[in-house]
Amino acid sequence: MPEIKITADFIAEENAKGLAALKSDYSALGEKLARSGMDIDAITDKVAQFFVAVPSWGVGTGGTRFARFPGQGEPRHIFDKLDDCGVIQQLTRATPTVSLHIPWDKADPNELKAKAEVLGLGFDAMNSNTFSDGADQAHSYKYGSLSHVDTATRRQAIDHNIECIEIGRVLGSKALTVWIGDGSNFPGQVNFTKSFERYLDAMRDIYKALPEDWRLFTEHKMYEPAFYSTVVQDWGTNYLIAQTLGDKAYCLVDLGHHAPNTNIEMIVARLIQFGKLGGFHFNDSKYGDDDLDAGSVEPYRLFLVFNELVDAEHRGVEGFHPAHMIDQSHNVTDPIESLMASANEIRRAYAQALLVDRTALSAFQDGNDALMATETLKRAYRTDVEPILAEARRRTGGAIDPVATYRASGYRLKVANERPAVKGGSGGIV
Ligand SMILES: [Mn+2]
Repeated sequence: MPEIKITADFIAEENAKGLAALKSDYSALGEKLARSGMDIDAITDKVAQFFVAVPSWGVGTGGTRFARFPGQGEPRHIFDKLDDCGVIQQLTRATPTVSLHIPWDKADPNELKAKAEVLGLGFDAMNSNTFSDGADQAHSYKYGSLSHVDTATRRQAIDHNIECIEIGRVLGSKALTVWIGDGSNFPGQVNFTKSFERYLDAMRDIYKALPEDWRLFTEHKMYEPAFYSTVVQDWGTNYLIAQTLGDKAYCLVDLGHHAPNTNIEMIVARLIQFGKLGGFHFNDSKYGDDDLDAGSVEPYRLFLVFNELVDAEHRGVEGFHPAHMIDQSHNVTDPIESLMASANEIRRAYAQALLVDRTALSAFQDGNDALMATETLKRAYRTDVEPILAEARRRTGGAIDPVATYRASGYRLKVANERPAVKGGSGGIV
């Protein structure tokens, strides 16, 4: 398999075109921040050290339950997917790890590891799949998996999760994320209590198989594929799971898995306070689990989530190291471009949150000065931090403008010549 890479020389040539403007913008922003007693280079260093994992499934064109319209040069298998993830990391320097989904990405783990090393990539949390049936599967998940009424079906789902842990061990992963599609479409279809008991029993078996230095993330979702009830429907149930299973169990917050208008940043604060925030699946939404690009619809909400994270960092909360992952579906864009833009938006929210004057905010809160408290947040949010983001990329070998550099490289056309076009489109979210 030939290595198609965007060379460091090419990135440097492209960067040369925007360097003078960046230097000027960075210097102007540096002066502005200095007036508030902030050191721009210290912020840039922090931003350069902030990373988010790319989902392997995100580099393929997504779809809806109605249709999927394939893109050009789509990855054929996990090795192509890793190539695409390598490009995202090369240009953004924000995504050094990939989160795999089993069985979609099943391959010889040693080959996967070798390929990732060539590309300068590592592996983030492993994801199991008990929400669809594989071709050679003995028991169907049509009526559930870890909460299924049938013992053998539950056992099969448990074993699959344990297999994901085993594969992840070889790859150097340190976490397993479990999301199930279990639930019901009709009132009365399942017994809420019994199904949750069965789920907890199954999760105890998975938890027992975790290596000492691993974490278990459970992900809640209020609806879909089940439309009346889901077994792990909200953060309250998720918290009960993490509390029941033990110290290695944490809650994963997928930003799209809540009812519209839910105060997600407050959920994040609560989980931090009680030591159970495991991490995130970043995306955006307008109506439900729309899987839109992070920061594309409600960038202020993303900032408010990061405000809670930076606040915890600032307070030095013990053992605070949430996992950052993207979980999106790209239906109308080149997935590589969407993932690069999303990584940038996530870093933007982090950078803006770093600019919040926390001493002033705390004083306004204590003085019941609601207007100035909220203005303190807005002031940080309104700051255009793009020069910081671009400089963080440039200093670490990435592109000043990742999307423009990617387009200029012709990468998509090059891989399209190697990867045959996928004809037609079937339904499905992946
Ligand atoms: Mn998710």
